[in-house]
Amino acid sequence: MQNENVSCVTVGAGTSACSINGSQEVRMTNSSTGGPVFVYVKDGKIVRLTPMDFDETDPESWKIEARGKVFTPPRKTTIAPFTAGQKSMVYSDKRILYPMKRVDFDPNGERNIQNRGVSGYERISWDEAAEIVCGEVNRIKREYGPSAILSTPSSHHLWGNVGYRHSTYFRFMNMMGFTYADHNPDSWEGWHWGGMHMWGFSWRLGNPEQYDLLEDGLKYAEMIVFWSSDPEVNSGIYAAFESTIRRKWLKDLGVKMVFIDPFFNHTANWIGDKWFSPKTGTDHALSFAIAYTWLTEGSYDKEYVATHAYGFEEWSEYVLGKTDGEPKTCEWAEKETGIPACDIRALAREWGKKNTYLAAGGLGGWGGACRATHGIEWSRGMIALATMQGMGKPGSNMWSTTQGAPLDTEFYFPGYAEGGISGDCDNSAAGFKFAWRMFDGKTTFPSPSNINNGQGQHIPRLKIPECIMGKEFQWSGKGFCGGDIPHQMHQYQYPAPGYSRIKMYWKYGGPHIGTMTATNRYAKMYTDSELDFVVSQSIWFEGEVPFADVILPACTNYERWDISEFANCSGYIPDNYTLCNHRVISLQMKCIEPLGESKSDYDIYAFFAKKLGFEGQFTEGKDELAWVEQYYNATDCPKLMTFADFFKKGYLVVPDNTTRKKTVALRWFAEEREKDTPDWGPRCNNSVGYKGLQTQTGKVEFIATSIKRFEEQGFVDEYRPAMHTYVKAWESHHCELAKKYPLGMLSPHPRFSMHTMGDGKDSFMNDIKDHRVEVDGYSYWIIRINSEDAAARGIKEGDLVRAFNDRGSVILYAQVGERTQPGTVHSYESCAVYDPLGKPGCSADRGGCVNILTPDRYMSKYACGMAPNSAQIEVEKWNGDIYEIY
Ligand SMILES: Nc1nc2c(c(=O)[nH]1)N[C@H]1C(S)=C(S)[C@@H](COP(=O)(O)OP(=O)(O)OC[C@H]3O[C@@H](n4cnc5c(=O)[nH]c(N)nc54)[C@H](O)[C@@H]3O)O[C@H]1N2
Ligand SMILES: Nc1nc2c(c(=O)[nH]1)N[C@H]1C(S)=C(S)[C@@H](COP(=O)(O)OP(=O)(O)OC[C@H]3O[C@@H](n4cnc5c(=O)[nH]c(N)nc54)[C@H](O)[C@@H]3O)O[C@H]1N2
Ligand SMILES: [Mo]
Repeated sequence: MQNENVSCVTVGAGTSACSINGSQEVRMTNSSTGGPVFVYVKDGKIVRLTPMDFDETDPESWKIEARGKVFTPPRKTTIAPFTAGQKSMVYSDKRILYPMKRVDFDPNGERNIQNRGVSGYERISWDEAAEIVCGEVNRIKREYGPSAILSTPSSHHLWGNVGYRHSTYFRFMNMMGFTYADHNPDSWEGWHWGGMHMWGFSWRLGNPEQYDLLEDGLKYAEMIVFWSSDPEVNSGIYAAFESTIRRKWLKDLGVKMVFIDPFFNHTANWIGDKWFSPKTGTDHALSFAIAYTWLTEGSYDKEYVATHAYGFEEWSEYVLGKTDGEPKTCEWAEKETGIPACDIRALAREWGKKNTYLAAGGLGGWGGACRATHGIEWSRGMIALATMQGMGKPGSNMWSTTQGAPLDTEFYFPGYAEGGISGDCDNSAAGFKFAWRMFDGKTTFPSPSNINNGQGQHIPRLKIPECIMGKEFQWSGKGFCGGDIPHQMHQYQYPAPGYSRIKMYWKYGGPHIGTMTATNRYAKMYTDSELDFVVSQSIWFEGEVPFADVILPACTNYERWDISEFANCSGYIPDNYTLCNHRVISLQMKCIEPLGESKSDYDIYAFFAKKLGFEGQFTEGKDELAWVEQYYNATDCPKLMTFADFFKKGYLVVPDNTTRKKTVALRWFAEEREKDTPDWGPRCNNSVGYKGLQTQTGKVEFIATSIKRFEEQGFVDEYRPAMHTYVKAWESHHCELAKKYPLGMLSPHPRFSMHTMGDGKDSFMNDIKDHRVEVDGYSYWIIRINSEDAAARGIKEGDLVRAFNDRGSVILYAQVGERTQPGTVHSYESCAVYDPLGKPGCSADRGGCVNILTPDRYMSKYACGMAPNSAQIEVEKWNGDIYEIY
């Protein structure tokens, strides 16, 4: 849509917006996890959302010249499917419109804890809600101390840097005092626990930098190997379809596209030239066989390896079978992976000859394979292959086509992970830069160190059920920590010495049954008699929300003020706005009034802060819009536009910086120069200074010095040896469990929703036949099964089936076909609907939470990550039973 007929007017209380053809419809701006949007509002209702198209006043876009062509991006933004469907989410019939109380919960009498998840709700007023919640907070603090209050938000959040979980949420929680459930590094797992020990990048949790790789790729790429990578679905993260045009350019240039994925994924479907489908849990056998072929045929970069790798010779002996008697040949890998040896050899040979980019995962890093039982060795295998081909040289790098656009990295606008109004330098990246720009010295940062709270105790999110159910335990490792490489090796215990057990849970959102592991645990924990009180602060009635005693209705970002940049999260993915084709900063306007009696999370917290006695400290007398203005002025934006102009226009496009020096990722490493990219990381804490990687030797460590030292201290870990080794996955076709449960289930991220956000709630996504399918009026989640496996079980397309193992049962809709091979089934994770047919946590779920079937075992003994992409299951036609197990 063009803008000619749009004129800007002022509506309501200072709200700036543009009206269309003089009608009552106004065009406002907002943003989402899948792109910034124009929001058309009429009579106080959202009429539609569209991507943003730029006008002649917006700055020119960048140009790249390569192979005799000029490439420049379209002058508009793209949006993800879940953004296109957001209107249906705002007006969903599952919106929580009023504070609610469980009917049989009485804080001064019978609590009926055993009925959580079963009993219904009654409407209460905000004052009644405050009386109950503040009464419990104060009682629990008095009896046990603040550490008895557990809270955690989720990985994702409706967009906006002020109202975000790193911002408003931590500001409040740090002031109240609580025990935080640390997130495992869910997106990174194998890279965090394995990759980081091989090449550092701790400030990226083990993922590589991606600067200026688009230009390098357009100039030099001959082949791209997408390994556990489906960028048409995952968009790196938050970047909608911004990189689609780049893959089109590359395809048109004749670049060969190879896919390694047990699932015939959507990007492969569009541009794939060749698809390899390994059995689940065996990718690292394939990477070892490729390395074996290169070693025996001499088709790797020997000089590079000699100067850039540590432990390579000893590792080569292992690959060749000289130390363990098992040469990692293509024939050996065929037995492990099911891929014919001749195909593996052909891939290795072509890769050895051509300029090849390894798209390991969808971001340049990540990939479902890193969230599997072989995730640690898969990630290390990817780094090994990239190293053997001289990564950093022109035409050779680890790059997923998603990041690396030539945007202005000198212009400062923080991502959501930089803390917003929390100033929390422990739980966000506020300490990097933003806190110092945001706060003027008159304010005390509300960071944990200067507030009396329970931050000294934190527990792992993956063990919330065990903590709530009162178990004492110890664990090793911390996710989302990247101070240095050994940072992740810390040892912990629950309860932490001197701290309290959990008595109350203040949940923010409710997705865990659809997203964590062996998730019947998350349903069962709510009926534990030790858990005195549960409050859920949520937008929708979904997932685990119906287990709460009190529900507080939050509103969406279309009902409050905020500010943000397209895709920019920052923190552990510095400068990730290079996923996009333009840097777009949006004012997120309050487009409509909060529905019902819902409030923004900020207003909910301000209300409770008042009742708990710290309103002044929490709000500093500001509302959200005042914080947005302060935020704006702490960035580089005022150099381009005053806040008043920004307020009128609603968005800002950062101009192309034509004087910026191009600094290709890892080129400095390949050329043994000092690091010159704008990457954040500690550049020099090894023996070779700015010229080396962060590892102790400054090189890619095929034998990790950090793990070796840990081993010497007594922490010997079968599934994370110091040397990158072929360790058989603990849940795969090899293991005992596979005799009983022969199908390996993949559960990658859903194509049409952003995790649980967008699923269920009678949303637009529910109408997409590849997301859910309706049978007899009920919308079922889908499992994809090979036709041979289906025939052997008497299953036909459209049958309702029971997927099960010892962890539970899930009722699903069967899609039969050839997108997986026999032995592998596929079902997306992150279902938002939990609908147990009998007792919660003990019976089959009809909503589709396949994470019920995933293992809760940690990736390895000392690495407390999740491996949900590995789950051995069985599938049979559903006979209508509820399958209750206790
Ligand atoms: N099987 C399997 N499981 C996986 C993975 C996998 O590959 N396979 N991947 C893992 C990964 S990488 C991730 S990131 C996790 C994601 O797992 P989660 O973080 O558990 O899932 P989300 O859907 O992001 O949860 C967001 C929640 O926050 C709520 N919320 C959003 N915005 C707001 C707001 O403004 N206010 C309030 N009050 N609430 C809000 C939403 O309603 C929702 O309940 O899943 C992991 N689980
Ligand atoms: N539409 C949409 N986009 C998203 C998200 C979403 O929920 N929905 N989530 C965002 C988040 S939080 C993250 S972390 C990123 C994640 O981005 P990625 O980690 O790259 O995405 P995944 O979907 O987990 O996996 C990508 C591909 O890996 C394949 N795969 C899974 N296991 C294996 C394996 O063992 N071996 C091989 N070779 N392939 C495997 C899957 O079939 C899938 O096609 O995506 C982001 N983008
Ligand atoms: Mo993630």
